[in-house]
Amino acid sequence: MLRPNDEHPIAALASGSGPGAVGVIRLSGLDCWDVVKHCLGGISEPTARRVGVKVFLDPITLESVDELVVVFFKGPHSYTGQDTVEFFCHGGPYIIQRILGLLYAHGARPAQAGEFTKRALLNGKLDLTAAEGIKDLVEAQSRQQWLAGRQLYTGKLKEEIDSLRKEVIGAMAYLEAMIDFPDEEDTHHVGLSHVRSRLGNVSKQLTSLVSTFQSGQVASRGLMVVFAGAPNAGKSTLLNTLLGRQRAIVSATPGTTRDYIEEPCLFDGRLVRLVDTAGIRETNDQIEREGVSLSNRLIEEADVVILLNSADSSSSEREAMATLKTSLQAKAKQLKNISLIALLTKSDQSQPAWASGLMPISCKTGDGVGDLQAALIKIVDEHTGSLEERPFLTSQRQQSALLAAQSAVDKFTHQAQQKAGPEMLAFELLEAARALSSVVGDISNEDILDKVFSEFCIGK
Ligand SMILES: Nc1nc2c(ncn2[C@@H]2O[C@H](COP(=O)(O)OP(=O)(O)OP(=O)(O)O)[C@@H](O)[C@H]2O)c(=O)[nH]1
Ligand SMILES: [Mg+2]
Repeated sequence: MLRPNDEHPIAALASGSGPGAVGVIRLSGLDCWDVVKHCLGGISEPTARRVGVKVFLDPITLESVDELVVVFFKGPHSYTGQDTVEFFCHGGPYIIQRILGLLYAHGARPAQAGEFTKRALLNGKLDLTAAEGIKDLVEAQSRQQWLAGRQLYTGKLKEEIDSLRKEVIGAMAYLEAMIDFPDEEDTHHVGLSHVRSRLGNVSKQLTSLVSTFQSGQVASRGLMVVFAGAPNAGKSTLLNTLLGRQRAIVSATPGTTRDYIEEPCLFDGRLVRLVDTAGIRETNDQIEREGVSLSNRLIEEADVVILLNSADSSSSEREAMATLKTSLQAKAKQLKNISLIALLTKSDQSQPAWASGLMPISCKTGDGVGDLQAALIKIVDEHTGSLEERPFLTSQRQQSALLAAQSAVDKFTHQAQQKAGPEMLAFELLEAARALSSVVGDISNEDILDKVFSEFCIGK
């Protein structure tokens, strides 16, 4: 399964960039000690997993670059499964660049994003869900992200997928027997109904797992909160107020924001992604029209839509917001759980009668800002509160594979009701088993691997 250059030694900084007390440099690949030994005075491969303090030299000028800690891991007992050396040097950017430059000059090449973890996967050290978990753990800013990463990394989701796959494969074995011994009809009848009921359970478990997707995404990427409102409703001002800094341009001219602006922030430890959009209105301006259609797309992807009605809004603007609210309520029933928060912005100007039932907020005085934050925190907790106890989905990739598995199981049930032959039934189950396998690691699919690992940082 390894491609030819997958064993070539690669090196990168594994710790964060920028000055730090300690920098961690990782080198991994076939015979990687040969790359480093020139820089450590020619010493031979040390005992694995034993910490040594060494001087790192430029082998040509013999200049000492740093005194550092070195640990050697003999493959397969390493993160990647290949021979690996880790250096703990002083964390100054110059030292790190010098050390990496010398490693590259002596046979290593720079690692690509996620390449160490990709090697770990290809060497069977982890499955694809655990690799995704490592990404979440590395990026975790909130407890919810950490929970998402941990349940993937510790194999909670994998266990669930494996047990579903086992059920499907058990049913396939039974159908194979039906194909091989077609004469035992009585036994077949009883057996098939047993298989159908077991697959009914598989279908229920798949439905339950698929239903965790939105909440899992809220945990792993944060709550996506999109602002929607007429031009000048105060969307960009609200973004700046919630972020506590001037991020978006604010002006009294309607139509100021044309593109969308997405910014992550933490509210009491919960990760929220705030998205400011172009004000929604009919317009002949081509660029603004693009912005409005982008706003509508973002609203569809949101977990929460904040509908802004400003105290100085016109009745037609309020009508447009009311129509949007009704259509989102209908969508929320059918598609996903979109929460809606309707605000009266610029409440310092006036609190008109039509605004009863809206949450008043003024970015000028700060009134109501805390209430809005509390409402968003509550929504995050409603999504993620139950995730501690159960496995859940965190990526679109997992979701698509499970939907494919579910569709195959549903087809099996339908075909079985239609009294289809065992070959046909076995085909649907094979599709379901394949889709389930792809969640934990279809390592023959280069596109999927590239997609997963392109989202990693270099050094992981
Ligand atoms: N009095 C008062 N004025 C506000 C408040 N919030 C925003 N404004 C003013 O309303 C005007 C429009 O604000 P923006 O935040 O740019 O509005 P927007 O919804 O982003 O507008 P577009 O980008 O054009 O869609 C500016 O002059 C703001 O200073 C508020 O709470 N109180
Ligand atoms: Mg704006």
